[in-house]
Amino acid sequence: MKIATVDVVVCSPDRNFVTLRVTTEDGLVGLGDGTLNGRELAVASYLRDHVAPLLVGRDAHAVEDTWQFLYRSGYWRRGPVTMAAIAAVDVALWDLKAQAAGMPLYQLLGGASRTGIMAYGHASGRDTAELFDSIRQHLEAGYRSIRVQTSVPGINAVYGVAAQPSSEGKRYDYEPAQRTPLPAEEDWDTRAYLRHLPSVFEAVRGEFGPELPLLHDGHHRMTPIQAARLGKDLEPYDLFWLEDCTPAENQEALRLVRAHTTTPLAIGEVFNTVWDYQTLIREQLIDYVRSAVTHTGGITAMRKLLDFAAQYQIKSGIHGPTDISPVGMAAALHLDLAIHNFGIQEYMRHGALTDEVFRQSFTFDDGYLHPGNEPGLGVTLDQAAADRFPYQPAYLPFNRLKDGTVHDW
Ligand code: CS2
Ligand code: MG
Repeated sequence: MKIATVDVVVCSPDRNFVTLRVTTEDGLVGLGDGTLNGRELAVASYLRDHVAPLLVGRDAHAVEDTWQFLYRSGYWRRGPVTMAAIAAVDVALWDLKAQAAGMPLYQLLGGASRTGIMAYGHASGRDTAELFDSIRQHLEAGYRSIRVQTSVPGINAVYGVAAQPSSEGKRYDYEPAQRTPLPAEEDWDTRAYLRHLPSVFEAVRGEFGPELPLLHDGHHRMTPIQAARLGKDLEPYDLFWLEDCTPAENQEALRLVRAHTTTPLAIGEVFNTVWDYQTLIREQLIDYVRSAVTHTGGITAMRKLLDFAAQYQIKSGIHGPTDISPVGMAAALHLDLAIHNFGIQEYMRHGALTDEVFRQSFTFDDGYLHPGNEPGLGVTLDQAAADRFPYQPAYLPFNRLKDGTVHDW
């Protein structure tokens, strides 16, 4: 199964996506996602200028060998651009292999370990009333687990809150917050946030009862001691997880957080290799691995990372915001279905324009996702539709503290 052509499609239906298309001499087409939010063209160039010429003529079946070749032969290792590019190739080759086998990809990964994939959605609101409405809308739309974000009194930016009043059917559209050529500046105050958040969860538990799994994302905004305090303060509300409480490239910091709280911790959407987790997993400092298949070297690397995590009873919580394309999402779902240590899958629905470009076979029913049973990933790309939506520069927002200091977003 020789690779005949490799091309990169950059398009912007609702938002920017980078898709790698690998075509074999027999005419099979495999797709991989290399979307890196706000840095899309860097991955596109890495793929077009440096990787595509290496792939033509290679055996598309040689997935592991191609991964090792791309990782080691470039000399420069790791990093989000490199690992997103490798992921795009890896997922496209798995797509081809599964199509050639006439099976959905999850069958090649060991077959289904469950009947459905529990998903969580993003509820948000500027105040409690708006938040409750958003939670109710998500429940009506079928979600059975909910991430909760609200505005914080005293902070102008509506952090983590949908740009348009969130309701299912309308797209949660926080990032990129604005399609502008420069990033929007927001304000931040961690003490105000720490004072406010426990009251939000108290209100939500009071309204929706003890059973509903609730999640929260801290987007790396706390110091270890602040994260320890928040974890402790949220214990009465029984969170499914507290996500990205600190910038965890300092893995040892999590020892301090862990020593103080039993709130489960999820980390890793900005990580890109197993090495970012070495201490976190070995010392059991986290409960969920948040990496995206798209940003962590694809199925090949994610499988190894999650198998490593499994030895320590750490589960998956694969990153699935709208900046992961339907191709990356499908790859996540096949892996979710196959692995034993599945935890939960993030699922933000893509907009209607994205669905015009990417035809998908995955389903969402009564809180559970399923990748479908088409051979391969089950996603195709409509080039004519993609051509209607050219790339648009778009950035994530960034934060400054009251005194003007740049803070983590
Ligand atoms: C968020 C993301 O999904 C999440 O948990 O942290 O939406 C994140 O803001 C974006 O993926 C950034 O690209
Ligand atoms: Mg997150």
